[in-house]
Amino acid sequence: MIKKVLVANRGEIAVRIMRSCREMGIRTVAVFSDADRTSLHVRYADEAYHIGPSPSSDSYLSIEKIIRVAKQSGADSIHPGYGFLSENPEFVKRCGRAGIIFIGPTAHAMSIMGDKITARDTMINAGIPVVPGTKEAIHNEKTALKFIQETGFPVIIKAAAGGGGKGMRIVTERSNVTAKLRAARSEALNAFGDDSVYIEKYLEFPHHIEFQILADKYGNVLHLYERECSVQRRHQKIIEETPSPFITPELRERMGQIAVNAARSVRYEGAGTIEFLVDKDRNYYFLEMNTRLQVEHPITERVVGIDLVKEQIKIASGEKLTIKQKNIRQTGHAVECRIYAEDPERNFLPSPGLIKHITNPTGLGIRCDGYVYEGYEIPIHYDPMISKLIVWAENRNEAIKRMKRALYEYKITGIKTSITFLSRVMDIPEFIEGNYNTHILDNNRDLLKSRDQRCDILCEDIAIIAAYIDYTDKLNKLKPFRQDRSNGNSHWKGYGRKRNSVRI
Ligand code: MV4
Repeated sequence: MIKKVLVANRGEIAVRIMRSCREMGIRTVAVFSDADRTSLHVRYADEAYHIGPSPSSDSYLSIEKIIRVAKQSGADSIHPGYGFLSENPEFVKRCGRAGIIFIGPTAHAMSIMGDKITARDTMINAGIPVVPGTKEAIHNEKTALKFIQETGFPVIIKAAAGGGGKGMRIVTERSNVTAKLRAARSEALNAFGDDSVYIEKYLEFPHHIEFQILADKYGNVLHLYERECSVQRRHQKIIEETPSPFITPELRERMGQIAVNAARSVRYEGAGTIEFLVDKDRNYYFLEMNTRLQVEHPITERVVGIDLVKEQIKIASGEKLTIKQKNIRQTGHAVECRIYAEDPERNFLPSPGLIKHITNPTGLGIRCDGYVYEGYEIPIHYDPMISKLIVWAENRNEAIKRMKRALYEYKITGIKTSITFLSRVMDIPEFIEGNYNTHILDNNRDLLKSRDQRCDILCEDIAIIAAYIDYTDKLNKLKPFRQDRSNGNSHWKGYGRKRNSVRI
């Protein structure tokens, strides 16, 4: 039985995990860096321990420090959240050796999925469709050209250690093969310390669709349906929804079963995600598996009514899954918008700084998972995502309208955020129609520009000026009349033209 969880993370996800712990009567331990002394996860936890300087390499990525705090605090388990150490098999092993339960999959499953070439190979052997590609790492240009000759252009070069776009290069013609191969290799080496790359056929108009999985230690594997994650910017998802408007009921069942088989083939334990690319003809291909809780997990929670963090903890404690696949149903529609401290007007440059004012949206169907508060200073050292706005409604149309309402209510001053940009995405006709793929943001660049933002700013400014006039006016009314020593009249009288003096 798990009684005390150390959360090896920060920000919204650390708070999110602790919320489920609190409901389960489990004690929580926070760890924090210099920059996070005043962070909300530190305040929320039952105990908090300083683990070093602000850079994550010296704090949230330090296996030694985190295990030391776990032992010192008497935590019996560690939840890694997402990012940081969440997909590091070495960390899983070290927890095991220290007698601490890692809330997540085994190091074995994590290692297989961490190497994209091994993952693809494992899936092929399990009968899961993967994107046509090379079975092994490309060692020379010859093997690359041989594959290209069979498939034709375009192709995409990917890093074996990759994921998330680093070390990826699209190649459309013969003359570019050498240079792109070299570029992908050097970028991969730089980012992952491993220059292995492989090649896939490039799918031109894909949907990015992922299936949520839950698996216990006894071979029971469930899928909790899909999330449509095609609204991305530079490999960063910004909006996710479920159910996917692109997926038919038959395809949903088929892909769900495939996702279960994929998890089974690595004897997966815990919560995980199977990512697929789905082309315009609805052919689907395994892309990769994420062996962690994902940022966008709340839309699934809302639509299927299951708390994924609680399930993770129960699975890690050795409990059997009690939920049956036939009882899992999608009810209504959920959409998530990720709110970033970034300036859409300055090419999404991070905008750290002091939160002067924040009003979170509330009301029917709204969930807001964040961690910033008034007076909080967003550190420069970490991811600029400050909150996730999740809405639910009976159907997709209502959910989009509710999201627009919630974005309207969302007010943050002191820093720049992506809130107005997200509102504009909600107005893209393809989005409203539910007819979009991963190119939606590129295809609507003009619509997303600040064309009408000038008006937004003006309207907002006028409202602020009006409020300020009203405010100073009221304050003046409260002030006792100040005697002007020179003539006994209000100082207003001293100005050039004749005016009525104001006496209160
Ligand atoms: C692809 C692809 C098309 N064909 N693979 C993989 C990681 C994810 N972040 C993007 N990935 C893609 N893999 C094949 N075989 C398209 C994407 C992709 C993408 C690629 C380049 C530029 C923007 C993109 C946005 C979404 C998906």
